[in-house]
Amino acid sequence: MKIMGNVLVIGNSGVGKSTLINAVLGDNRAETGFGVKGTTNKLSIYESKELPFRIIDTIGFEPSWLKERQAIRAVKKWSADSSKKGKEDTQINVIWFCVEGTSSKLFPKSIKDLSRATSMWPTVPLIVVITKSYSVPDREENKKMVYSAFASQKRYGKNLREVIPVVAATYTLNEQAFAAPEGIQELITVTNDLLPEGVKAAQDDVHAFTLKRKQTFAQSIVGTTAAAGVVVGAIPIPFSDAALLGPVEVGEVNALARIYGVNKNESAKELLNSIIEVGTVGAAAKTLISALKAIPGLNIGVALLNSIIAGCIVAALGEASNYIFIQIYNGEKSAEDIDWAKRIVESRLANQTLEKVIQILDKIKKENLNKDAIVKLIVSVFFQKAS
Ligand SMILES: Nc1nc2c(ncn2[C@@H]2O[C@H](COP(=O)(O)OP(=O)(O)OP(=O)(O)O)[C@@H](O)[C@H]2O)c(=O)[nH]1
Ligand SMILES: [Mg+2]
Repeated sequence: MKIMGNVLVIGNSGVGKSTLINAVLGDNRAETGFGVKGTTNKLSIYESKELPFRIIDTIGFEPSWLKERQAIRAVKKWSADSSKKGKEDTQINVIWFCVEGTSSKLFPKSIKDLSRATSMWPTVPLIVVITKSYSVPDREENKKMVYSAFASQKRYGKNLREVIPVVAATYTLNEQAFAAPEGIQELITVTNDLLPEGVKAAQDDVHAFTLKRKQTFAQSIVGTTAAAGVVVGAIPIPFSDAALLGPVEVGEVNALARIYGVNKNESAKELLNSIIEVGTVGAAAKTLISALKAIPGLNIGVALLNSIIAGCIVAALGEASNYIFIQIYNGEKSAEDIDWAKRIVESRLANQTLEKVIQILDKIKKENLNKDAIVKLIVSVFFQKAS
């Protein structure tokens, strides 16, 4: 399927976005019904037979605070919607950030607004359009100003591909002096050339966005199940065979697998069973428990210790599973890589977990933490590097 690109036009109010869009679309301009529910009164989407991209016009960021918020929210809503399946053709592929050539400053605030509105598209190529660029001698100076304003920008420094001064409609100074339209064709050509890169960037950005959301969700599942583990661990019977934790862990691994869609076929089932097996009755878990209990001078009540160990095993298994599922989700591994997955779980539960548990115990001994705080601590320790 050939994707028709989308160009998002943003910038402060009155800089000339709509005028620019009219010039680019020419006579064949048509507002499309294409869009995302709830944004159509804030965003207008245009296309023309001659252009391989749609243009999304936004209301300006300024002057009123309310309008600004609405503009940013509309773009964000549109963007979040683009990450859904079947909405690939609504992804933003190129951004035109409009600044006015007649004003001498590019306020850092405008760049900040730009970055807030387009936070979902951190790698999409960006063109800064200097609108109302009537004064030819000022153009070079204006370009320099834009480049230097973006040079200090961590995020957009990389994305800025071109700075193009334009005059979108004839500007008349007096009977003899006027500025004729200029730069429009260049803008179209440059945008065209950036589209393939923009399509790829948008896909990557959507992937990253989706993954981040999945990770947040995964972390909360691990938190909930670690809490259940802490409760189970406090049951005053020996649980060193970790059998009691089984149901909690099975639930955890399955819930995480569902988040990443690693639960669909036979090989996925086998993978999940292997992860659970290694994580529960596996030698690693037992080794961890006896290693901990053998530490002299731990000076912590057995019930609390059991509780913490249980929470940590659940968190460690959750972190390891999360890592495994992300690799599969990213296509770097497959559900058939069972031995690899087992090794991950084993190593995570053995060496790395012991250190982390000791770190957690230290902290718990120093501060008198309640159950919720303990669970929070456990999850944060286990997820500190998994980002
Ligand atoms: N002559 C001339 N006037 C321009 C040009 N660009 C913008 N203008 C004028 O500047 C004013 C604002 O332009 P718009 O295109 O409405 O600005 P906008 O960015 O869409 O503003 P909002 O929709 O409020 O965010 C209008 O009066 C335009 O006619 C240009 O290239 N030439
Ligand atoms: Mg407008």
